[in-house]
Amino acid sequence: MALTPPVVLTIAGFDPSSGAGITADIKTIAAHECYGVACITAMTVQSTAGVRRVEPVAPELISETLRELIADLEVGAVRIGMLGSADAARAVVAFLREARLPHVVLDPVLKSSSGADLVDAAGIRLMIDDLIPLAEVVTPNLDEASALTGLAVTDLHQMREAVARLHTMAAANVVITGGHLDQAIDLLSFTTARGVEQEVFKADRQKSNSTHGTGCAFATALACHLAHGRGLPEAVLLAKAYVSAAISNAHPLGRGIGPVHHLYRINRPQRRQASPVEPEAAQSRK
Ligand code: PXL
Repeated sequence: MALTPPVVLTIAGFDPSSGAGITADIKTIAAHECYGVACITAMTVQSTAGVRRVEPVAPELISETLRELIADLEVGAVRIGMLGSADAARAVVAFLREARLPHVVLDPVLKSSSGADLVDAAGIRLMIDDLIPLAEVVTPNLDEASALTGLAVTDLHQMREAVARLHTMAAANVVITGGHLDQAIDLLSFTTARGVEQEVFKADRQKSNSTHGTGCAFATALACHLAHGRGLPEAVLLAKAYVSAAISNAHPLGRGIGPVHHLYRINRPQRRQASPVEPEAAQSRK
């Protein structure tokens, strides 16, 4: 029988168009052969055309959901995405302090690509003061890195300054995703026994209208690779490759910014394996 898959927990908002948020994350987690469980922090009314409304979920519901899940399942990694409110952020901080789960990936979601606020100012403060120190890795994009550090972050040099600042803010490991730059550059800065090391990942920028949910897909794929036991540099490389392929295999959906294709691997022809119960059939293909 196949091995039991690692359980990956996503704590994020609900995007009914499934490009971002919880339902997108469950697809990403399935694509990485993990088992996805979820805690919704906020409802949104949105489509590919943009976010119309954000409604926070009651913090007690968040706390109870998280406690129920970890009382039952061994969680191998966590992705934290949209929090929606300071109350939700507080509930997640209290939970993480109590549960001490492995491989916590903090995707510090602040705004949607259409510019809507996905967390309030007090929630951002809690993210900085309490969530960053609890995370194994923080994955801001350029705008989020700028908002968290107060620095301009528009090129590789400024990305290096921002990661240095984030380390002083108690971030153990940071990936700044620079997909909006002319050349898509991600900067990983990680703490080793030898001190802080950095790795730059470069790729050609893809021209695509199907980029809704790239941040969620990256952070969640990263959590899955960590849950599978991969080291951080390899996990970043693989998560970046997954997002690139999910963009290039996307279908044009909706009137606005379309979703990436989280499950693009499903359409790939499966490699057929010789079956132990059908030896003749396996023979006859030779
Ligand atoms: O991409 C950030 C994001 C995360 N989570 C939810 C969202 C969005 C952007 O719209 O709706 C639920």
